[in-house]
Amino acid sequence: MTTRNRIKTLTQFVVERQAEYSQAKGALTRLLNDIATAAKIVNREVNAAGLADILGFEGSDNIQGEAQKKLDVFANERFIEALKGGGECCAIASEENEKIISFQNEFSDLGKYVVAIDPLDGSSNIEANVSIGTVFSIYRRKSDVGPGKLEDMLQPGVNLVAAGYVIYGSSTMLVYTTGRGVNGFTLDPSVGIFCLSHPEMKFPETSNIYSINEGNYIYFPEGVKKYIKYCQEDDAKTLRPYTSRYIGSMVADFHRNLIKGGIFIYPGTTKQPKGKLRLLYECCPVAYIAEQAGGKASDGFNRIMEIQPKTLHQRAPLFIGQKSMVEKAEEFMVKYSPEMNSAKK
Ligand code: AHM
Ligand code: MG
Repeated sequence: MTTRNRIKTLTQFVVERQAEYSQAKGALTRLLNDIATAAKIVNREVNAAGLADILGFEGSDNIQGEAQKKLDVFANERFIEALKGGGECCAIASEENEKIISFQNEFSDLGKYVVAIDPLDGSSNIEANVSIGTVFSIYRRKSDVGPGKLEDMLQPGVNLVAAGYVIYGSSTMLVYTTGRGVNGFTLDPSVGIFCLSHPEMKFPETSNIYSINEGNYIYFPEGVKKYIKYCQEDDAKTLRPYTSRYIGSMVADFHRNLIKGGIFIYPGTTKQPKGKLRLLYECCPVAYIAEQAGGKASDGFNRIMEIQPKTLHQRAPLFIGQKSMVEKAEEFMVKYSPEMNSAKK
């Protein structure tokens, strides 16, 4: 008879982890649960996206007579609803909203966390049936009472309490860390439960994937151009030439590299010196996960986790993935593009 591992659900796992802290009152457990619940609803909608045309979505009314929303707007509303209703957070920053959404929860005066989120990242990929994701950062508030404030949100990654992402792919997974390793949970769609499938995730030592939008090559800094050429050289010892893979959904590109081993780069360019990705809810959460998985995340020079955000939607260049690959890319940046180092300006 074969022995099968007992299924561990996300809820069980989080509760067990939190119980190890004697001071923990279960607030973070509930908050992560709220996020998982919203993710399941978004997942249902993402899976039905291909039916939009035949069921008459987009601009028309649905069966209930409500106007159909674009998926990213829908996702944003679901996460805000879940977080507001859950009672454990007092402010939300979202890619979809210019300002923070802050509130005093009617059920509790606690709400000791704030959440920064990109509800549906890579949304340009939806219509092509390509993987998309949700990325989130959780911080402890700095102010004492009342609705959360901007200063509660503008914290560097080193202050993160938890971070994670959901990938809506060939299967749907939730991957998160609270600073004690990275664990991945796959959604069993038949019962709607996230089950632990990828315990203690780590970048593989041997890695050979590089992910970057090479269409922007002429706008890249010299350091990135030279690094790309390095990736393409023939050197069996270092597994080069590397394989190029770029989905255009950061969550999916990062997740693949975490599983298979690789580096993802979205650099600053001559057109966008700070790159495209947002520090608070795109770069920081994946940086925390990367570090917890034995990898590294930088802006080419400085640790992403130590950058102090000054504004809500601030952008940062991102070099992230297997540690030695990121360090090699940084070497090229330091040597050929020192002018891009924002810390020296
Ligand atoms: P979005 O938040 O508007 O979806 O943009 C972020 C996405 C990332 O998921 C992805 O890595 C990047 O944009 C792709 O950008 P590009 O098309 O410039 O390569
Ligand atoms: Mg995004």
